[in-house]
Amino acid sequence: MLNRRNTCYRIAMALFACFTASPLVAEDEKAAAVSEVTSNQPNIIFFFTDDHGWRDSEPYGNPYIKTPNMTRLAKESMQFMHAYAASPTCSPSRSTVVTGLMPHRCGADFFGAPIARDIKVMSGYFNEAGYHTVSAGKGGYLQGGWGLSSPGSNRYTQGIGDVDRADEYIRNYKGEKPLFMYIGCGPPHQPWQKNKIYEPEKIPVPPNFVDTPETRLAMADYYQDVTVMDEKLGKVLDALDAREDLKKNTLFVFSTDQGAHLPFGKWNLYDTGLRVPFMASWPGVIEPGSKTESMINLADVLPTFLEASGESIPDGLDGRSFLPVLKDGSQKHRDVVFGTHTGNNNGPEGNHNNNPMRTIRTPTHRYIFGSSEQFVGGIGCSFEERGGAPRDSEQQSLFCVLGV
Ligand SMILES: [Ca+2]
Repeated sequence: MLNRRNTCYRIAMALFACFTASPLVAEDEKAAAVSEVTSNQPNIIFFFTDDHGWRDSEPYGNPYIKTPNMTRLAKESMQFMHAYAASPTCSPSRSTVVTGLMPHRCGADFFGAPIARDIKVMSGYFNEAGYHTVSAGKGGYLQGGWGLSSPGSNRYTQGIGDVDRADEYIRNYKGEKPLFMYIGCGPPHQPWQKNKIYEPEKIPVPPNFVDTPETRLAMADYYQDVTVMDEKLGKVLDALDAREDLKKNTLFVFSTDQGAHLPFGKWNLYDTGLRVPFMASWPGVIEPGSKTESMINLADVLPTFLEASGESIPDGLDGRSFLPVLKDGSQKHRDVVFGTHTGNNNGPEGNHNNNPMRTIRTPTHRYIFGSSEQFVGGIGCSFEERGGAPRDSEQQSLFCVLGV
């Protein structure tokens, strides 16, 4: 049994061997060449929400939740049905998005760990590409922590703080440079706004949840916060509609950093934790109202933005541009996507974040390798605490070959 256990471990580690090259390092700030602005560089607006499960919106098939602005965006966008975060907690996932590097390669392997200070991030790339870079709301997880700050050439041209001022900024932007705007929307991250519009008894409880009044009350509050997020999205879309001169050359992307803080979601590598909504619009380039089954990892966002803006993609990134998919949704991108959860660098020993896991997702199945005996219990609950018999690591691994 030990040999089989070791074999499972070796297989899991081998799956991630492709990410072990040296991290990409930012050039010296003084030597960084700023490219000339070309007239065909698109504006890029990235609306990035927080803890929003892939099933929890109208365009992704939820029959009860109210997300009219996501539906509105879907009609102008390509909707990705297989988009996956690299990690199911904020900092590792967001760090991967802004670096194009998997969590263990950019320094943010653990929840709460910062990106290594010498690694270039998304804002730095677009500063060098000649963009006016702006961050609103919850910042990308940068070297400076959760806020907007980041050292040297990675610093945004401007930080406007409140996400509810993003629409005003778009309406009034008169700059000559193309606009790169990162809008970090806090909702539907906890604490959720108290439910005002939903009837808990009508909530469609997923089959893998325990259907109790408490579950429904929690989901109603979560749904409320998803609708709050949707209203903030609507304000930004209204502003962009009012600026047709900007919109006609704008790549607009909507996504989130991982699934909801609900069972099997955030902190876990099931689809509920890693699969995310992802929509992209770009007039004249992306077919409105289209869908694609192509698999993408959020590590692919940065190289896609770079290629879309005509910039070269540096060697050594884990992400790969899916620009060809944006132009033709039938194009294949990835055969598999990987995901990791390593733990928490600021929590007590044995708390609910300390369940190191790795996963590989094909178009039809997911395999999860959990190295901790707490793994099978999911969020904050060991298998023994749930009344089951203790399991060894091999059993835990096999236990989790559960499809998706
Ligand atoms: Ca998050």
